[in-house]
Amino acid sequence: MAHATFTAEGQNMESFRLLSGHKIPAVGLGTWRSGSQATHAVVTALVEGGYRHIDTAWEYGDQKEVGQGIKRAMHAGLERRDLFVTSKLWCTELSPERVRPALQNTLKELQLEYLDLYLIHWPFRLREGASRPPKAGDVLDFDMEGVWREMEKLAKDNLVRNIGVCNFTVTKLNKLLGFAELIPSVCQMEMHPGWRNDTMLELCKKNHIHVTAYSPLGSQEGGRDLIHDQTVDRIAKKLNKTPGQVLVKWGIQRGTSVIPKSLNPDRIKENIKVFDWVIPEQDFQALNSIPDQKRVLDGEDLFVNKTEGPYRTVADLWDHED
Ligand code: NDP
Ligand code: 1BO
Repeated sequence: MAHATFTAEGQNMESFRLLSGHKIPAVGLGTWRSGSQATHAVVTALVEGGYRHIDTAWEYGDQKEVGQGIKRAMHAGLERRDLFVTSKLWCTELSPERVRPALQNTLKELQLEYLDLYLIHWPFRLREGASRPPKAGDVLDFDMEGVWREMEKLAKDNLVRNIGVCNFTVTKLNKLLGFAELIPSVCQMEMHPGWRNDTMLELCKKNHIHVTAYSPLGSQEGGRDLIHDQTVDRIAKKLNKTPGQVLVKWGIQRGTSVIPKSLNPDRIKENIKVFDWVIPEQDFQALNSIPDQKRVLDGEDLFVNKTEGPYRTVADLWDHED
């Protein structure tokens, strides 16, 4: 269930309660491929847009810029305790002894004392310097239990408020739940009307794990152009909203938090104006019926080597569940 609060900008901001008791704001700013412009985007989002939730990752190479943006927003009067900052453990660090140093490096880059959420970015371990696509020997065994135990210690030591995973399957999440002492608070997955991934959403709901929908607009270059989808466009026109707002709202109405990325100040501010209206049931169902369900981020380039295992096809990565 979403809870409503008001930010200083008068923006009605909904949030979801996590298993840990903390609240995750329903809309966050994505920062993948934001590069040197991340600082400006973060300041715009936090200071002008009323955002309180920022999503980054070591792999994005922009944590320093994101950290500078957060710092500037705090100089402008925001309190750290009002912000929800997420980062992610990259695949080269997926061995128990590398987890804590990776988090410490992330905190240093972000100039923060703690994260609100630390996620395993992908459930595949990569050799440092791995090629894209990977060469033989680039994809290594992943000690899921050992890594999760270290993530749990970070939470116990209050270096992170919540821990979670991204890009998991039913098989992998059930495996994790079999040994976890601390259940993941959040599972971050690709989700938009072109890839609903109902199975994972249902499994997470059943286990009280909150889902954050990434690539909610269909992702960036090479992604799926949902902004110009005729169903999305028709509903946007009918509701007098933009296609971006309809896509963000669809995710929130499914009970997920949503992290649209934008570098454009107008679109950053537009994407969070989604709290004083609803998508009527009939239109919501029309968005739930968009055909050609397909992932954009299938992980092929990162983890599949067609001739040398362990993952020779995209289906292997997703445990043949799609
Ligand atoms: P999104 O689905 O958020 O789409 C971003 C694209 O849409 C950009 O090209 C942006 O361009 C454009 N855009 C933004 N707002 C609007 C709007 N209102 N109207 C029209 N176009 C718009 O893509 P991402 O793949 O970046 O996903 C969002 C975030 O999710 C990432 O940035 C990252 O933080 C996270 N993520 C996590 C992953 C994981 O493995 N855990 C994987 C992928 C993403 P412009 O900047 O010009 O506005
Ligand atoms: C390779 C990273 C994908 C975006 O999270």
